[in-house]
Amino acid sequence: MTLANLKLAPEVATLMAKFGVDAASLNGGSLAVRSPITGETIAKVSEISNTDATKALEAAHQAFLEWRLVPAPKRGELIRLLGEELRAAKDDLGRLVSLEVGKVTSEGLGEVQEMIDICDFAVGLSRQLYGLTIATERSEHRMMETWHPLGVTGIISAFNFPVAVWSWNAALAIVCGNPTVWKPSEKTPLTAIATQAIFEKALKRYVAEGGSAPSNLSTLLIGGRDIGEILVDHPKVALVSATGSTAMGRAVGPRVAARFGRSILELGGNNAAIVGPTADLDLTLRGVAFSAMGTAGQRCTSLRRLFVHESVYDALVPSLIKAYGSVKIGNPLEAGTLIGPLVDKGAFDRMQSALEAARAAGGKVAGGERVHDSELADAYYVRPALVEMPEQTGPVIEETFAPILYVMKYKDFDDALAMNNAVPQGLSSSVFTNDIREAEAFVSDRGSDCGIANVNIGPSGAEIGGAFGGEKETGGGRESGSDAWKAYMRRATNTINFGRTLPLAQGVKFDI
Ligand code: UN1
Repeated sequence: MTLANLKLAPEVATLMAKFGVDAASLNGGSLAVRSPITGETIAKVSEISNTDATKALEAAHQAFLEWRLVPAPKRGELIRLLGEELRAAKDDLGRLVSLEVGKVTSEGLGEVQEMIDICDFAVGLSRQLYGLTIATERSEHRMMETWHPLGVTGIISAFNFPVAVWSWNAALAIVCGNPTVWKPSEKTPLTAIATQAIFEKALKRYVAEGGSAPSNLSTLLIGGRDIGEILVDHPKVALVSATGSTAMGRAVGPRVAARFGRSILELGGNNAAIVGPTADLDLTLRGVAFSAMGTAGQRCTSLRRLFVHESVYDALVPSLIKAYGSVKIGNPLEAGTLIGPLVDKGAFDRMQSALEAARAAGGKVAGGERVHDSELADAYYVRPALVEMPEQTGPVIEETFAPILYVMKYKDFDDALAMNNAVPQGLSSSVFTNDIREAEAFVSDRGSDCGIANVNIGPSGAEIGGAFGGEKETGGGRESGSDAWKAYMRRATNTINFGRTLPLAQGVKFDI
């Protein structure tokens, strides 16, 4: 079927019904949901009022007072069931991600797989919230560290990973003893509503198994910026985990800090890769193609800057340009499509202004033009753009959330490394090389300054086992694997005296 004849609203309604969402709740609301695939309106959902949002946050705090008392491995059982429900719903939810965001099928499914993976991780974690036993200088004393539930966790997520980001936060927050309140992107409420329905299903099973859980353990707030602000400012939201632009983080971070709340900020990336003289060029070509063009360049981790050693520039860049020219762009639901649409007109306009700025700065642009516009006036498909730049300047040092890859030539590895680090963002990075010195230098103290530094794979497509996040304007937060869970708990240091005397630390005397 051609894109022009595609009508997605009926399929969306069928899918939502499968999740148990009442068809009536998808019509007549104030928030119109648009599919980037065709530009058509696929639903109109209602938004929560400011008063109800505040009430929901207070109810979530009441839920916290109960949920923190449930032993962590039991909390893990709920997340185990959530993982099972997600497995059962994978095809439908993955499809809905594709319909609402425009991701190609395998990436829509991949996003749900990422949710399943973090559930598995969190289940294991629920028996491993370890604290240390610490040597004390005082006799007949013991010192230890204990980890306790923190409080309501607010989650603000972006359109591009509309459900995975919720799950990284929610799976951890819930095993750590915290209810969650989620404000998804205004562009993607349907996948959020479906995810909430899946969670409710898991919760029902958990309760049927005899598990105890408060209501309001997971709350969804559909709404705009004002709802986000209520979440950010509420004193009972102990942690705000916010994913989005650096501009959003600049607004959220200080407001949370002003009330001494905690935040995890997952903001912009301007990720680079260095291609050294010894790189395996076939592998590099594939790695670069996926991370620069995949998801139509709309990942935080998308590759945006490429530094190619002068000795391999002519062997790599023309083949890359060829791949850019031939990659299949179009209906993301169709097998073989690698590039779906940009999310909306705003994204398209920002891409075009970046390309204009690049041309003005001496860039040579291949691709970047709109395609399928004769069939669809309101959907924005573009050929990914590869821009050969004389130097790292102008739009290269900004994040444009679109498939633009700026390519630059270098002579000296240390210069390339310096350029990798010479942008305000610090999310992800990679080096393609078979030279152990370059590889090790890249991941060393003097290497990439990003939260993610890879060797012989692109900067995008991280697994959930590692801590995910970045430095500088990326915000410094870490989510997902490793010990990211610690941000969702409060640490207490406990000193216990089991003797009959009261020795003071540091030899202090205080005899009364
Ligand atoms: C994002 O782009 O917001 O590493 C998250 C990746 C994915 C997550 C990206 N696992 O590309």
